[in-house]
Amino acid sequence: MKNPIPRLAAIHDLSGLGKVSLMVVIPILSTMGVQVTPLVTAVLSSNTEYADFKMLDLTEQMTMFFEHWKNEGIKLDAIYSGFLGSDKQIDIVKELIDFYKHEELLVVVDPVLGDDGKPYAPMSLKLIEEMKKLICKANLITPNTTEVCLLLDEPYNSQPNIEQVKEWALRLSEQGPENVVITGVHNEQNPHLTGVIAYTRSNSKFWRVSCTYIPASYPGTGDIFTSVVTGSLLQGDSLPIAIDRAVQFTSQAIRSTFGRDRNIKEGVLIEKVLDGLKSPIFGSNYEII
Ligand code: PXL
Repeated sequence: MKNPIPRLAAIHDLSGLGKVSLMVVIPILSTMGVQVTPLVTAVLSSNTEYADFKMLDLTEQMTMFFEHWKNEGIKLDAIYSGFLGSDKQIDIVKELIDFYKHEELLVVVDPVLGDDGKPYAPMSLKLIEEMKKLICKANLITPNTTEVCLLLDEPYNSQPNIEQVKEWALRLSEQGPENVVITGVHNEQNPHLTGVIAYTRSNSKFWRVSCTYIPASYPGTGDIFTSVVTGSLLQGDSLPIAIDRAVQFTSQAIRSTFGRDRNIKEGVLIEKVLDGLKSPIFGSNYEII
């Protein structure tokens, strides 16, 4: 029998302080009418931006939990992975995808590897190599420009031109994902804008959604963005509408936080804007490029 509400397995960590991963994935997707079934990769006292964070790794337990799901015979409509701590965890995600694979399964991989041209501290070369394999199994990936360069073995370029970004999206899509969404792309014509560029292979179209650049880099905004894209696709929206909603929501969340005297590490105040996800998009401004 079909799930009465789409069911999504969310493979992310649970971090106490600083809103990232499951602390944004669950509220966003629940608000958008998706039931989240978490497969927790690790429990942390805070996100890794805080010095001296404490962490309990759950790699061993993940296999046991997945075995339990198999025995319960649950059906999944989507699988969504984010920040993964080791190549072993990537193997478990690949197994989960293979086990639950069906025609309509939506597989979203946010290949969290780095930012600002550098891999995050815990990312080993082996993990980057394994991530290259995991993205082949996804329908949708959402790398930032640093992650694109790591996945394609390209030198990092903080200001790639639009033709370069389109070529990257095409090359990534050739490896498997039907939809590639590249985030944090600067705008050549207007330095006050930033945005995302997306490619859908089925109709060979490129899309761009722009928003005002705000000079603050909050942890968790990538998780917020990909969660909204995923929820929107599960509601039946097209990719350009899904990325438009996600850019608007993430931008609203950043704006509601930016004006306050708050520690950046804490992430954004999504509770202030969450209700906005209950209504359909107001004005849409995606472009075909
Ligand atoms: O994807 C963001 C993220 C997820 N999980 C942990 C993090 C961060 C970003 O800082 O530290 C543990």
